Amino acid sequence: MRVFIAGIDGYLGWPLALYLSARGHEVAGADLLLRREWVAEVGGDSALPIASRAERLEAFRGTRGFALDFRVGDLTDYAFVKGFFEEFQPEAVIHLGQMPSAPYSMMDQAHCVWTQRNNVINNLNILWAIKEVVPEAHLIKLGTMGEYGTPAVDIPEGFFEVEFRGRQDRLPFPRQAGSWYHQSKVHDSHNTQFASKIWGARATDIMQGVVFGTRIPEMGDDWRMRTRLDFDQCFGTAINRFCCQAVIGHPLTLFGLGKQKRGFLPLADSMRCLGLAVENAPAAGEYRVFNQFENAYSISELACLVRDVAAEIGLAVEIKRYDNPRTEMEEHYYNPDRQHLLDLGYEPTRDISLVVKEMLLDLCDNRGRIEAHAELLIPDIRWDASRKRSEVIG
Ligand code: USQ
Repeated sequence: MRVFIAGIDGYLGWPLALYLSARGHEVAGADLLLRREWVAEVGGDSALPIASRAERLEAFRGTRGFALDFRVGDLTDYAFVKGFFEEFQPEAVIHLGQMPSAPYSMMDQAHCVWTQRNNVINNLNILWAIKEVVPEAHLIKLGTMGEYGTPAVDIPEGFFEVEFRGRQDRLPFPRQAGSWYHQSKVHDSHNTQFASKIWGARATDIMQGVVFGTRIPEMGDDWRMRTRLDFDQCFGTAINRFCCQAVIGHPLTLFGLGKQKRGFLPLADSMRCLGLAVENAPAAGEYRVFNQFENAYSISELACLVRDVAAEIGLAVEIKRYDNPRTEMEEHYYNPDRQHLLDLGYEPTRDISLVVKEMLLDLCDNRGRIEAHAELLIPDIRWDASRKRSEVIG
């Protein structure tokens, strides 16, 4: 199948290009290389060395024997998106090309507005380019489990049956996002569902949990085929940060009580799930929602997992609680469904401690890169838009 990846240079986009092309799909993609700029803007760097676009393309051609069509371009520029679709004629479009960080979007007015403008406009451009150029194509839109927030009831996959004043309907499940970034994804979900309703677009909206991991098998041994791994307060996600902290002997930074629960999944599971979505398209006009995660865990459970796995390889790790820079519930009910992907054949990774071990070993070889930016491990971006470094509270 011809698959277009928007955001092909990112943490997920690059491995997805490798994964799908190894499965025989013809892949093309676009990226403005902004993730590299955002991480530099907040003073960070990838914990793992990351190849330039040119090095990646050279490595791809060398190991696969054919070229990858990966262009630098702005998804908020409609002429660019439409022109690329006219040439490539995608049958599936996977949209990962957005600003993905909650803290970055909470920094100030400029970062909030930029995030929403970029994310909402580029999703609209992709919807319009599908409508005008390839109306049969299937859009797989990366949303986030964070769109739902943490309600005190079970979380279904997008829709639920409601009875209200004696009448019943199947309605979208409420979205109660926790950051300006997550709000941008809520807007995208509404716009994507609307496009399905009025134009008959086929769409899968992926409510993905927090991804962790350094590798997928399709990367092979060439370092240029590897993906990035961020650990700064904006672009480093919880387990990835904990593993980076563990290898340099920095305490693991639990925010608040540490009892917040989220859905998590290894990088390899994310690839498998996105592959299943691509290979099982919905009908024309169908807008479906997949909750995509391996399992739900509390943050402190995961910190303990990282500590215990680190101990197996001789690393002594402490866990500390820091005052929470975010406004979020720190203890709550959390029970989201994830049946749709299981029905399509998703087999979640059985033992995530093996993934954590692999990460720790990869990171041990790159300690110096983390130590050089260790000050970025303590957050100072607060949800109330003030700036103050978090302090240890327990
Ligand atoms: N947390 C800590 N310590 C840390 C980092 C995070 O306790 O050092 C806590 C946070 O307070 C939060 C939880 O861990 O309760 C998750 O935080 P995160 O930074 O790992 O993830 P989040 O900000 O939710 O965003 C990430 C990705 C985003 C994606 C989202 C999926 O950056 O692109 O949409 O995960 S989800 O969380 O399901 O919304």
